[in-house]
Amino acid sequence: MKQYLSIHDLPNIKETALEAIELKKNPLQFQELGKNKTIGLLFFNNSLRTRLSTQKAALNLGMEPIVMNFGAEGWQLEFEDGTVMDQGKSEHVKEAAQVISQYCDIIAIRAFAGLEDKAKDEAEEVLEAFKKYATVPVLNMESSVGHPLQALADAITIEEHKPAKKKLKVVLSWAPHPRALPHAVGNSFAEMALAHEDGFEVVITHPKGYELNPEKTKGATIEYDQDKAFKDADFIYTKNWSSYKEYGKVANTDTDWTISNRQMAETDNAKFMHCLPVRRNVVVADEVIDSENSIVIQQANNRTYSAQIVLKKILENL
Ligand code: AN0
Ligand code: CP
Repeated sequence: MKQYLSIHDLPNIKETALEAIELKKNPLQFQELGKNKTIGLLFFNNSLRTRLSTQKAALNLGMEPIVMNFGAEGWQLEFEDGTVMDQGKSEHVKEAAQVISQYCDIIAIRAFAGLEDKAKDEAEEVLEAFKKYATVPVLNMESSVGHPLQALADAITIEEHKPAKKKLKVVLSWAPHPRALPHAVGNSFAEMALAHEDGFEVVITHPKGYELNPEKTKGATIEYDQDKAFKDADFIYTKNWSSYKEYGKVANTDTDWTISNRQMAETDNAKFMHCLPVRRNVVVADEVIDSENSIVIQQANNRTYSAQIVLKKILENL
């Protein structure tokens, strides 16, 4: 693999998830592959899981991770071409990306949507600039529109916890949140579930006006009645996102949408999933996240194996 910018960079989602499950049994078996190789993790936003699990994955493969928090420690980068740089930005991404490429064999980037300018977010300014100017493979650790390492971890988790059934029903449910959050996790989960080789029944439920980018949800059933959407589901994947239509707005904080035993009772004993971090009793009630059906901790553990299988595929191609 040359890069991992979206879930569609994977040759096959199910096969990759199965390979990751194999790797998990003996995570140190490919230590030679990453020996004397460096991965640079560049963070323009906060993180717990991505930061630690991607480092852990690199260490498992024998690589040396180096981490930089651009928000707090780096020079402010300019991304536009031809600008007169007489304002706050100290360095152009053109130099930065080429320089970092000399120190690192792979560059991983986290750069969230700003949620103010839809066109700018959809152009993936940061990720695309690094892709353009870096001379080494680039890995997406959550960009404006996608979080493919999370989506692969989700596919691994579903593979491990699925009931024996012909066709799984997977529900992506919006839930309230006081702050405006990006669409990346919802987008990538929908893309993964819709492209999965097993052919899931994919239902997305949210209040009217919270439709995700229709290009990401083509093939899914949109159901505005949350209780109805949950009927006979095998997996409930919860996430808040701000409005896509009224870009970045928080128009609804209706706690009826908070996941509780009320909606879970409609399911076929569904597992509860969330990428974390999650606000308890806003997004999900304690009774659900603390229940036996909650697999959020196992899901977070799979972030390591998601990153490790992707890094392994990139290292094999260096
Ligand atoms: C981020 C988001 O919603 O995209 C990261 C999730 C992995 N969440 C928050 O900012 C709370
Ligand atoms: N799920 C996830 O990406 O978590 P972090 O934001 O803590 O990395």
